[in-house]
Amino acid sequence: MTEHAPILYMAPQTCARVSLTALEEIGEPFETRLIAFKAGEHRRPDYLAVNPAGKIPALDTGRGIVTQSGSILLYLARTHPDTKLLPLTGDPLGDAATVSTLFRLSSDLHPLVTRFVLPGMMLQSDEAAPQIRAKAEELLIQQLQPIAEQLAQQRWMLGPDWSIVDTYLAWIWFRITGAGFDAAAFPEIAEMTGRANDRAAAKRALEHEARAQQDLKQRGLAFTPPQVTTQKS
Ligand SMILES: N[C@@H](CCC(=O)N[C@@H](CS)C(=O)NCC(=O)O)C(=O)O
Repeated sequence: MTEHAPILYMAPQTCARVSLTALEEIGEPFETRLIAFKAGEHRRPDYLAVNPAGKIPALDTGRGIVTQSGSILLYLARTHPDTKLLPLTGDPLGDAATVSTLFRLSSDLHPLVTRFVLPGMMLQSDEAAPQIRAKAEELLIQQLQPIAEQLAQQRWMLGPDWSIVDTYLAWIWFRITGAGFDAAAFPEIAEMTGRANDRAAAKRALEHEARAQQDLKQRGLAFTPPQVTTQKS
């Protein structure tokens, strides 16, 4: 296979932001391909050939395709150790703990984001959407509590230094607070994710997204999640 600069398949405001930020942190040339969900581009044969799951992000590394945010971030961290995306040392137990935090975000928290922000995606009809959202909110609080407690003791999720898991949490925080999650409930997370978003690479990733969003808008393909309120019993 011909080697080329990495190509990230992405869409603005999605979890692809974390991989996009990782590429910006690395600072080497890369390209992006914008996938318009509203046009169903993620279900088209040419994209399913990249990622049969029909989800973004996917990273065409030039030597093969990597899917799943956790795998993309691990791949980028291992191929660019100097960037310190993750504090991997080669110690199996220490590295397992680092990867565990990454999976906690991608496997435990991320699915709750979808249920909180887009509960209608889980259903044939919108009737149960408020209950799904309320349950997701309860589980989000349960998951975020120990992270907030840890952040009261240390500057970043993995200790004194920033890592890409902080940016992952910043995306989760952006999505849920943007959909009505009470930001005041976890000031430590609000403060840390604010610092993660202030990094130069994070700002470049947001600028990149803004250009992609503008492109979608001009084509009438910008995605706006439906508004659902949480049912309080
Ligand atoms: N476990 C996957 C989840 C990816 C995912 O759900 N991506 C969303 C965007 S945030 C997507 O492509 N959704 C389109 C769909 O599910 O149809 C990962 O971590 O990469």
